[in-house]
Amino acid sequence: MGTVTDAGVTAPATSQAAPHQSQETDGFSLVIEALKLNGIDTIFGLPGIPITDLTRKMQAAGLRVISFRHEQNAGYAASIAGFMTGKPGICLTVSAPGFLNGLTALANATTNCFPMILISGSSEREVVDLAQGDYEEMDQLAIAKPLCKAAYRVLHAEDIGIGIARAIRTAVSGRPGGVYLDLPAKLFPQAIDAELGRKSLIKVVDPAPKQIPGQEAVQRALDLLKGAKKPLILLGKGAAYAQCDNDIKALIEKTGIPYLPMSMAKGILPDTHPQCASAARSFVLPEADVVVLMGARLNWLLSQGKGKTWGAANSKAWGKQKFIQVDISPIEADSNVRIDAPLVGDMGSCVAALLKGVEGYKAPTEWANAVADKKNGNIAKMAEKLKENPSPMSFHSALNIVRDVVKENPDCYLVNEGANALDFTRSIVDMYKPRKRLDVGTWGVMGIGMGFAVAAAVVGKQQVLAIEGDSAFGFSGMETETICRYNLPVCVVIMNNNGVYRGDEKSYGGSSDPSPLVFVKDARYEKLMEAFGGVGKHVTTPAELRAAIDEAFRSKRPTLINAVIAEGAGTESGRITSLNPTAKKK
Ligand code: ADP
Ligand code: TZD
Ligand code: MG
Repeated sequence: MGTVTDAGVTAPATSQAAPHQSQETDGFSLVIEALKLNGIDTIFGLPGIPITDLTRKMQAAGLRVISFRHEQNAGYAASIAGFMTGKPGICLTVSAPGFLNGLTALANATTNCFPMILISGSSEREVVDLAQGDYEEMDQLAIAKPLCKAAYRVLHAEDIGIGIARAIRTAVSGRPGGVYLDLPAKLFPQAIDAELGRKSLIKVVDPAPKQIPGQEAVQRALDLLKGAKKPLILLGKGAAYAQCDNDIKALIEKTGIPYLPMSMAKGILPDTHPQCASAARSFVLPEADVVVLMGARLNWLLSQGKGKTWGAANSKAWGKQKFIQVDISPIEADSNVRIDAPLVGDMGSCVAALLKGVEGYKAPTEWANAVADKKNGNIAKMAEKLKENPSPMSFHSALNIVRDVVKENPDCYLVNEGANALDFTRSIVDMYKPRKRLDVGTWGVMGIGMGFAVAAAVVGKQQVLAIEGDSAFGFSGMETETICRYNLPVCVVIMNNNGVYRGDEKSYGGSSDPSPLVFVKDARYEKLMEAFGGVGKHVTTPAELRAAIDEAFRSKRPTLINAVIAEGAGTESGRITSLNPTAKKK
């Protein structure tokens, strides 16, 4: 029909009811039409009761349904699609166990401020509520609630439009996060009048409204900044998410302020930018007098804004810095230390306001030069280390190759997880474009690897390079089948050091069991990809690694490269040994 109804909604093309003919639609169709109406084009999920037919009908209706081997990976894929696009990523699961598998990813999305909707089928309310033992019985709504921004349930077909509109608005407005949408089995076949159904659907208008910062708050921030002798801008993944890259770049370049990108903010400006202070992190954090936090929280990743990292006397003490914090959440400021100038609003609006007001301000050149000196010294030291060519490979000699590959292919996505495999990649591999580095995020969670890789390939439509610790890879390794099934341009490189952190640990207590931290020696992970028709490579030198990645990028075929790294090359917990209560501090 394609007409515009009273509600201002264009009638879905699949419902062909004429006004006076009594035609019916059902819950299945309404869910699909509501999602499509809101620009959702991809579903990450895993079929089964009661959503099997929904997945079929979604595919038939033109949605791309990416079917995974475990819901957690589908959930991670949905969450990172949300980060990449600013639209909620959708994960679809069955009830109880499938829901719980997806829930980890939903909680992780909420923690990371990624917009995502977990849609799970559920059992019969009346049976669940009386605990009468239904198939996969669980009060999913109650369980989801504390782990996401909001949880909604739809009982009647005519409420599907509202349910999906609320889920979308909640996921993307304000601080983005996870939303749970509970769809009981009985909802799907519920039939209602097609015209009524069509009118009940909502195309969400302005789902993530701009939040303009107050004039006074802007002025307060500008006054503080303009008095700074040693200013520093700290970019977080909230700044990357907001997709206002050009204004951020303009603000940084106009003011000459050195900046430090958090892991997933790398690439908003190229890491090779002259003002990038990544290689001088331990110099700029304690030295800066005014720090502008842009979409970055003062959580553990920034030592809670306290302690030695910030030049303070002890771990509880504050440094001398003053903080400007730009964030969409009005309650983020003062979470750990005093925020002298909170600037609450969406990143785009806040940066635009600052940009207008900084006219004439330039960071003192002595400061900029001091940062550059420190940085260049460290970069030279790193270059020496990267030139080494030990056998077996070290993290450095292998990642030196990855560094070159990403430099030559700046559009590729870099997925990264592990401990040493994560920390070394983050510091060695420069990023050149925004939202290309996708990693373990706020929780430092293992298991995002293959889910993120699938989403990056499907949604980002570019070559993906996943740099994985051998332990990290194990959490989602079965999705190599998914990668092969959809024939995605994903090249997985396993930094194989035979274990968690390192593979040379002896067993404890005299039994024949290996140490809890080590795996089968010289495991042939590449055969996993071969098992599903992809390409497997076993490499022991940087030259072989380079050739294997080049071939993967050229062919675009699913590829797994098992890169043999010295067993003893890593350190316990990578860079965060100090957080481990029983770790032997080296
Ligand atoms: P990182 O780990 O990179 O330091 P965090 O996840 O700690 O970043 O912080 C991201 C911050 O960005 C959160 O406090 C969140 O509220 C904020 N944020 C998310 N989206 C926006 C946006 N569009 N505008 C402003 N702030 C945002
Ligand atoms: N489980 C989950 C879900 N997340 C975690 N972060 C951990 C366990 C603990 N953990 C880390 O923090 S890193 C890591 C684990 C198990 C794996 C490190 O081993 P790796 O990397 O092989 O992936 P390296 O290169 O050997 O250090
Ligand atoms: Mg390892």
